[in-house]
Amino acid sequence: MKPNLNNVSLKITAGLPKQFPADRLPQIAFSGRSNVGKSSLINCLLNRKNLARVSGEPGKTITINFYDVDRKLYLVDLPGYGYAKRSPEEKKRWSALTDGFFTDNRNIDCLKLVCQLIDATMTY
Ligand SMILES: Nc1nc2c(ncn2[C@@H]2O[C@H](COP(=O)(O)OP(=O)(O)OP(=O)(O)O)[C@@H](O)[C@H]2O)c(=O)[nH]1
Ligand SMILES: [Mg+2]
Repeated sequence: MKPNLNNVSLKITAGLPKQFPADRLPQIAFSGRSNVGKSSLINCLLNRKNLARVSGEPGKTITINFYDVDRKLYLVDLPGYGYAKRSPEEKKRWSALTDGFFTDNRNIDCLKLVCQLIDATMTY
């Protein structure tokens, strides 16, 4: 059944794996370099302007944010990686947090899809 997009909320901003939601709704996660547009895409999908915080400065999303979509599923905004202007210590912490999402997550079987965003205009 189609989710009600008027019933969407930020469930939790998790800084540690133990803060990931305990309930077993299916999850769709968004991954990609800092600034690629993960949070913007989540806003677009949920028809909101600023539910997921967007910034022109890379490294805005520093926690794993779970958006509850009408108690039917979670959209999961992962921290970006790459050129974020943050200290090596902070980058290490984000990396450990993202690793934890995949390796220290009792509900990993609820993760149904990971969308890897790529900026096609970027030069590497
Ligand atoms: N031109 C263009 N800009 C976009 C698009 N999507 C997002 N942006 C812009 O790109 C910047 C970064 O967007 P975010 O959604 O914050 O990116 P993010 O991947 O969540 O970044 P982190 O939280 O740092 O990992 C913002 O200035 C957005 O307005 C797009 O499709 N086209
Ligand atoms: Mg973001």
